[in-house]
Amino acid sequence: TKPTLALVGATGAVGTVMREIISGREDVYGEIRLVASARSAGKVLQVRGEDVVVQALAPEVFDGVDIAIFDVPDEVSATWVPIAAERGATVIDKSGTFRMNPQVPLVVPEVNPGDAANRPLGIVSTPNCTTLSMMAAMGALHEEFGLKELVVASYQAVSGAGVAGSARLYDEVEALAGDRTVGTTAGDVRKVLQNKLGDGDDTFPAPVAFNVVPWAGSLKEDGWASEELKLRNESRKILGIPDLKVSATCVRVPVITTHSLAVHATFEREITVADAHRILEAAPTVVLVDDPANGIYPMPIDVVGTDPTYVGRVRQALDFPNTLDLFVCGDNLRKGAALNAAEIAELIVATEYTA
Ligand code: 2RA
Repeated sequence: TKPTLALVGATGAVGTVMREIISGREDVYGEIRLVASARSAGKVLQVRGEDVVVQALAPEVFDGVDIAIFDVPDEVSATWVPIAAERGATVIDKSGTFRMNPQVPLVVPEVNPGDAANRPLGIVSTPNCTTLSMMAAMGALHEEFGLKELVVASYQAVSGAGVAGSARLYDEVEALAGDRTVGTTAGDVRKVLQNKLGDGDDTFPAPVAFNVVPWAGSLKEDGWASEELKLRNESRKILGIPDLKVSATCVRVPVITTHSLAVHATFEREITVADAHRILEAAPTVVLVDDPANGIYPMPIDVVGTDPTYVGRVRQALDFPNTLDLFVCGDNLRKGAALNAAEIAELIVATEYTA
């Protein structure tokens, strides 16, 4: 019989994309249960063309579930993932709660698929969307040339902060539209938004429209943002390079969906642009878009809604040996979240369940 799947966090930004992805696949699962907070219980949502009533998160919803995919806040995962695992479900968790736990594999199917089988707690973690946006590409380059150092600047979309993040940017753009003087004086954007939208909103630490905000996540030691540390720790774990040197600056930009990263990557061995092109072209889930003479490079407006990791602007660093500079884009709700979780689930089903 086909495995039973539970989607926990079915109503969120990622949950919505997850239902879409699962609906477009071959029938991998038997029953699919949709689970969310008590507030959303009773809602009717579509999956695989059928109406499914959302159930409230409770221990019993996991009875008989083979695979549970969680996309909920860290503290909700901390409480409920162990309950689901205890009831026998293999859990694929998108939160940050278990990612660095040595007993929990952190999996990107293109890079370290074998790790998914070794899960003593019954939990597999899926990385943060910022890390995921570059992993398929960096994993492929690392395999042949040995990665040593990564310096990364991110350009993160507002939907990384969920439905509320997208809503905030749409509201801000609407409030600012039509005034062709706004954005010309320090503080004028803040003033217009305060007047029109009030000042109760704390989705982002500053306006994102007409702006870039050099901050994503929460404050950690020595001024680092949580997103920057995740990028460092998770890249090391996924690539299996515990001493990989990583330095990141994470920035929020006025893009609805698709994270971009400027990556400065140093390798053990000499690597040319032609080498990188060959490897990236051969990588099944990477698309090379690198023809700047014709204005062809990866951009969120072209990438959003698609599955691959897009790479372009590949250059040999002029002053750094064995180093490439490149630009990467990936849909943060698809490969960055829902798609990677769905792929981990499918990997487990393919290797451990027989129809
Ligand atoms: C963000 N990476 O973009 C986060 C979401 N987990 O806000």
